[in-house]
Amino acid sequence: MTLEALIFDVDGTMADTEEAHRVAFNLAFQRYRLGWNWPRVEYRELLRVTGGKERIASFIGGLDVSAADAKRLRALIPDLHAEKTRFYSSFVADGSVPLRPGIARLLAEAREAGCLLAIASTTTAVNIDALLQATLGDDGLAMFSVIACGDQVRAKKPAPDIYRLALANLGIAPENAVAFEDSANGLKSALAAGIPTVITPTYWTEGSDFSAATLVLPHLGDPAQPLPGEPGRRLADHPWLGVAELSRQLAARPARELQQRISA
Ligand code: XBP
Ligand code: MG
Repeated sequence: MTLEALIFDVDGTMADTEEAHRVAFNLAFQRYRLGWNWPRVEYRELLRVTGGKERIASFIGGLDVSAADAKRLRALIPDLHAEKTRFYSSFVADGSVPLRPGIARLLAEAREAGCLLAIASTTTAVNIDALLQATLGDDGLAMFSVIACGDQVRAKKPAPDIYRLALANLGIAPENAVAFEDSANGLKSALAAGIPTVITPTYWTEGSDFSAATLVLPHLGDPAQPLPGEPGRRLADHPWLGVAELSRQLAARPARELQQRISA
């Protein structure tokens, strides 16, 4: 195994974005006078469905309304989601959603080590552009060789399609890549594409079964935000995950073991 590419999920992994998404959904619902509101606890459940449009459709499916009203509400989804995206991308563009600990550091280390960088996300390109610009500046987008996202694939996570698209555009084999994810849907998607995965959960995704991940950490850590209890528990070198240690951890759990876990 030669580590050739690091593929990052966005929401929950690169940045803890779901509160901003939740507020944006609720503002769009108000704008359309729908009388809907997604509180945190309900939104955490709704996040089992990936994709904002699919999430709204799933919510409508659970409403006690006539078939005609459900059809009318479903017809609103594209415009409603576009409004939500306008709210969300404006929150992110003003820098209110920072990168999680260790993301900027690992991106720089990986580039230094000659690895390719990619994104595989369910959210829209507009949202990704806004986040990368606000957090990584003008060359934020350019540092990624591939950005696979949103409606570029029909089947969203946990389907493997978005990771397969990223691998195809990178031109590398899954066993020479590593995925960074925060959720069970994301882990299933990356593993189904044959990619070993590091998981850094958030409030929105913690408590899921991450046993098939190569490594589970609270976050990636930084000198300024060292991981508690590290090195020594899961990491050998530093209280943060660096490229050298990542390569060693990946080499220690070859893809065949991963395949066994997937087929189990
Ligand atoms: C997480 C998602 C997205 C966001 C909302 O994506 O499932 O749907 O919750 O963004 P990721 P949209 O794969 O990056 O974790 O409304 O743009 O879908
Ligand atoms: Mg995610």
